[in-house]
Amino acid sequence: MSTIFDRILDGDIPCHRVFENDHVLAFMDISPISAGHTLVIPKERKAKLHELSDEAAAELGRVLPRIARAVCRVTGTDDYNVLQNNGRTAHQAVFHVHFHIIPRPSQTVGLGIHWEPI
Ligand code: D5M
Repeated sequence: MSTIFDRILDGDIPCHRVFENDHVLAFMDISPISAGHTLVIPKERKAKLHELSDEAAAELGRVLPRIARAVCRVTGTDDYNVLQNNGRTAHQAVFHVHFHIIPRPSQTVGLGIHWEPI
């Protein structure tokens, strides 16, 4: 089944691309949980992590820390979540393997909204 990420990989719809090599593409999430929320996808078209080939998985493992370092650099925070959902009941919405890198800047909730004590 084709997904929106296939259409991004095919160049049919645009994305805000932050990293690309022969095996991996990273781009900004269209509905960011925080500024800098980045998605990292293999070019191999598989829905779930355990379906990936060893080669695709190894390449993802190799570049994820490098992309996370770049996210830290541009957002100015060293704190972040890496999230990866597999299957509908695990809240996967796009059925192409993807890792979320979600920066967690201090003192902020959501999209940079600053709460003062009440
Ligand atoms: O998360 C799927 C994520 O994919 C969700 O955070 C929105 C994001 N998304 C969906 N369409 C696009 C496009 N076109 N560009 C960028 N980001 C997109 P999941 O883990 O499957 O729940």
